[in-house]
Amino acid sequence: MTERNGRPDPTRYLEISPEVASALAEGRPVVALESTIITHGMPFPRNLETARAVEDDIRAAGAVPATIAVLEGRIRVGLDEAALEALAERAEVAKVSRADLPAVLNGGGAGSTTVAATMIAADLAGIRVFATGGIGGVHRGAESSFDVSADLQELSRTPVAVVCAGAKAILDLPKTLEVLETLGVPVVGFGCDTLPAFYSRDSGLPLALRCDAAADVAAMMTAQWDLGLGGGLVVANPIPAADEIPAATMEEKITQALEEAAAQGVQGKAVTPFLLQRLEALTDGASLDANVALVRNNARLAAAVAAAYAERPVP
Ligand code: PSU
Ligand code: MN
Repeated sequence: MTERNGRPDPTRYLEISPEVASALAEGRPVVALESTIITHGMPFPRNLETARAVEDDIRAAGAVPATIAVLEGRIRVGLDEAALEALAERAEVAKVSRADLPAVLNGGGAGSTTVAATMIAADLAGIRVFATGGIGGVHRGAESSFDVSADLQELSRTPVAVVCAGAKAILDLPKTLEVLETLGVPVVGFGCDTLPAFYSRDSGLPLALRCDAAADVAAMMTAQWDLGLGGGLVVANPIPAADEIPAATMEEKITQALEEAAAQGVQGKAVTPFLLQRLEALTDGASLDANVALVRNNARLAAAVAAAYAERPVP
């Protein structure tokens, strides 16, 4: 282990872009973005267009975007246009979660980071706000498969606020909320009292915590970390009403996609990407349009939260 002052030293694995580094050094707002959504969540070229649009949304809201991925054996925080393109076009990029990070860094290859791995990288870089579409969670049938995303554990240990549209209904949402509660992860509804269900605004599952302004979210982050509680937060932001797909419409397609996954024996890391692709086909692309809209909506809120957090009162 390379240590500095008796602490692990990640610097040789980490490459922060000059733009992100100067924003962080000056205390300006920065928003982290994941890359699995680019490589495994959306098809080319929509993935690249969306990745660019999300970065533009964050800039327009006065923050600096930091898309995170593993390239040539380093965790890159802040990708230039060429790196973004290479990632979006490449068919074979490893999906990298916490357990995969050391291997992919040593292997020298490319990897896209999940919510868990993006949180780790953001934390190493000192970025406290992260925008994505949906977090991973407890899969349906987890009582027999034990398939629970590593994202949930990560939320309990790594201090980053994750702005998302809840979790997808491909998951078991009640069990996902129960696990987050067990792990002590605050799940804050942004302008809502129930967990958003990704494509639809309301899962019907009540949330105990609510914020109606970005400054309130920033104040909650500050209190959580000032208290030494550590860990992350889920900021659950419903999809805009105009872009919503009714839950009943999605449920039928989800049931079909899940049956196909079971019939084809899809397991482990492949499950989430498989279901996303099948849903896109089964809804004639409507699920993809909704996905793009909600990610951009989350990026705008994350930029506002990052701005408010950058201006938090210093004791
Ligand atoms: N949910 C989505 N789109 C995604 C993902 C989740 O709506 O692209 C990705 C995220 O990167 C998330 C990962 O961290 O899938 C979870 O995968 P798993 O269930 O294998 O942990
Ligand atoms: Mn899994």
